[in-house]
Amino acid sequence: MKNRALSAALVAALAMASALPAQAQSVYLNQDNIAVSVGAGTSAGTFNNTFSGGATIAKVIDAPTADAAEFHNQQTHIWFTASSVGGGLELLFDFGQAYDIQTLHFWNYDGEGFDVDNVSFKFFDAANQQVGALDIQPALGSSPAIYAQDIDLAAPLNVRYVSAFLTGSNAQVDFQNIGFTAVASVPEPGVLALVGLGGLVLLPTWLRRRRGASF
Ligand SMILES: [Ca+2]
Ligand SMILES: [Ca+2]
Repeated sequence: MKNRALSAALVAALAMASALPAQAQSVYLNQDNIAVSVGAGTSAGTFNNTFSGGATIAKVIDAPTADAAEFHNQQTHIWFTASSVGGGLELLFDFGQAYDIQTLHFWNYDGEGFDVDNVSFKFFDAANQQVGALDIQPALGSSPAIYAQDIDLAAPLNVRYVSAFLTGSNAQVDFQNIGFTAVASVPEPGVLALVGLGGLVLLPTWLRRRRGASF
């Protein structure tokens, strides 16, 4: 009985270990697994025809893949004009869980007069504490089919929320889509050690109970 109980305990410990995150895989984040909204930090201005035809801000994250083509029309592009130069559009992303971001995919407009010239990112962890900030200057989009520029995003780890403030040198921003490639964050080694330790601490108690039940 003792050996059987010990085997059962080992199986339980192995099952616990296998329940921990394995080698994380890169995932593409879009409307299927993240959410986006317009932030209160958006400057005074006008959205022009951005929301015509019932379109919502979700078209920022609706590209199905990182290498999908987008075409510049009212159903797909976002166009915001701030009241003064320096003003811009704030977007708030909620990833639903913590990720380690690897790549930003940015579908910019193809003309200098309207494209996005700067994006100021702020990164927040699951507790909504800011863990980093970064500015990027996306390139002009391709034409007529607009493909994403892939930018290595040196973002901090364990990011759940991202804010992006988009500006253009002439107060206008016009773009098609934003996507991220990321891997789900794994718990810190310290947390893993505690989980393992917890298992070892509980094991003798469990074995005692098993023995008590057998006799
Ligand atoms: Ca520009
Ligand atoms: Ca889109």
